[in-house]
Amino acid sequence: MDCLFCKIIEGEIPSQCLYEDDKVYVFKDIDPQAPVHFLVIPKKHIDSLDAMEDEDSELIGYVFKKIRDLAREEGLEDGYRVVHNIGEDGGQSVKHMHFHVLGGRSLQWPPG
Ligand code: DGP
Repeated sequence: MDCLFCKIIEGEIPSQCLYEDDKVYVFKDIDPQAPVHFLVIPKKHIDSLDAMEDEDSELIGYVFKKIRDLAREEGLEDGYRVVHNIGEDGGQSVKHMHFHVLGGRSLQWPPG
């Protein structure tokens, strides 16, 4: 499968890794939109939440637990935003499930 984020997980494409275990990979976004902007991805290739199977529920719960842990470690105690873009209208450019974690400044709402 020709997937950019699978290649990042495999180390074929370099990234600034913040955390890794057997289930998730966490790395800095190449085009940060906030002082803190990292991506949390499951190592299992799933296109997006729209493509998840029932059996992925536990894995995705684990991903969210890691988002909480990493946000604390990155000093986002004043708050942060988790974004998951899905499909063309959702603005998804990489078809491997990823959760943006953004913080370190006051974020505006609504997004564009
Ligand atoms: P989205 O538009 O939601 O699919 O977000 C994809 C994000 O992935 C976008 O914010 C930029 C980031 N990105 C794309 N290519 C690379 C890369 O090669 N390395 C890193 N670290 N991030 C990337």
